[in-house]
Amino acid sequence: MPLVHFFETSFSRLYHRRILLVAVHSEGVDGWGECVTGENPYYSSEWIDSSWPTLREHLAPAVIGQNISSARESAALMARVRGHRMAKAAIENALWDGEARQKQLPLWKLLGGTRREIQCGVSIGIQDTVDQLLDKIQTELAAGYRRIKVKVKPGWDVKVLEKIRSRWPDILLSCDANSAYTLDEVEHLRKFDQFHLLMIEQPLWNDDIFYHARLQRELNTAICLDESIESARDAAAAIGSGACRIINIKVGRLGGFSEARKVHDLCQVSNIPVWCGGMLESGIGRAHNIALSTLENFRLPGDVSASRRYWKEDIIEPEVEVSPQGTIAISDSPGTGYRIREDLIKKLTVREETIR
Ligand code: OSB
Ligand code: MG
Repeated sequence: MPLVHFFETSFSRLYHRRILLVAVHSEGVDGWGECVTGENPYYSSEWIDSSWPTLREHLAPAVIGQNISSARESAALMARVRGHRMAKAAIENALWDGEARQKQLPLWKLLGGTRREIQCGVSIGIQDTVDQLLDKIQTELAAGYRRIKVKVKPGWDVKVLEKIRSRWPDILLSCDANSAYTLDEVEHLRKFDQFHLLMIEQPLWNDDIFYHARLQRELNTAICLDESIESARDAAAAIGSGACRIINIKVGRLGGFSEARKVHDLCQVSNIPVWCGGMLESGIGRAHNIALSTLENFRLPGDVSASRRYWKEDIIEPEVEVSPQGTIAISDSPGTGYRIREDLIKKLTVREETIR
């Protein structure tokens, strides 16, 4: 699916997405999930072409033919496979989706959510010029979004933040480095403090918690961890060591709704706010992010924004829409509340495999 506008992070510029969907069939009910792995192993070591064979050879065989009474139980069936969390999440979340449909319950209720609307922010990639970035921010603020997050990297950071802040002194603003800095740059990172950011997301190494704890002691700005948190144990280590004050929950990165809920609950009792991250999902993953964001401790606006920011035509109906107040209304319909456009998915499909 071509992106409406390219998306650039500190590691790559992306013009289109290859989307891997998983459908599970169980006693006449279908459930859908999205595997959020990227086109390259840059954000994480998993990528779309490692997910496909892992799903076929290991994860699908672990769940097919098994009797479980709820989707929750599926994580244990796949636990023997190390890592590959996004691939696992595609199956587990498809099972949750199916369970919600089978029980005729809204997915958000099945997950334990309470919110009837969620708050939305946007993640804006690196642009060719600062003026282009300012234009984009202007557009998103006018659309009602409640928090602007910009991608940063060395050479596209302090000067850019300065321009944004001088034009909008009071907006909720954060930045995401996707691991573009090292601890040697602490003096440079300290300059970010002057911009009163809501947070700085993942400044250091993806697989590090220890040095983030050291950095957090040096900064006034709250660190939010994304890449570094792959499990509830990671979250416990990060909170216990003071490596962050906020955590970004991505259900794919954590291996599915069960682990995402564990991180949510742990953060809640530890007084660490969470928000829902995004992986440039199609409507299927997006609908799941919306359901997850209804849990109580999702206290900050997430990277869950309208379909039209990414796609000319999304594969769900209705498309995800954001109100002029920057919120998404939560539906009471069973399942996700969004119908899957299987006809359109068939047209877009370039490769398909059935595993029995
Ligand atoms: O770090 O949050 C990130 C997209 C791809 C990979 C990593 C990240 C992102 C985003 C986009 O920031 C969030 C979205 O709009 O889906
Ligand atoms: Mg991030």
